[in-house]
Amino acid sequence: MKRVALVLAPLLAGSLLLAGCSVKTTHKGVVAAPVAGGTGWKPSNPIKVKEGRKVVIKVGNATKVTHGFSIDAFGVKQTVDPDKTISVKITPTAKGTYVVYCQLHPAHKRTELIVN
Ligand SMILES: [Cu+2]
Repeated sequence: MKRVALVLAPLLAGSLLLAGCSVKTTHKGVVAAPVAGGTGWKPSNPIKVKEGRKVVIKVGNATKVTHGFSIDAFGVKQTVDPDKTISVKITPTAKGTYVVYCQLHPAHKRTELIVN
């Protein structure tokens, strides 16, 4: 029994170290879709992420035209074609509330990215 513990101890220590080193990534998703009064993001509630943590936002498009996906503070300005999904990667380094909008259609309903 004692021998087993001696063998397992270094293994456990190693896996704890690995867990401590891994960078956590937050996964979020939004889709450009018809909403009341036109086109906007679904879900419409703000995208909430943690400061300093990697974020991957999957941006879909359930409409018939290309839409934009912009977050000025993080240099994000992309487009997503109908029925496609793009991945937007950011690591927000400042707390705050940032506007998420379609740069192709300024009238489209905006959403927000909240970093805390
Ligand atoms: Cu649009």
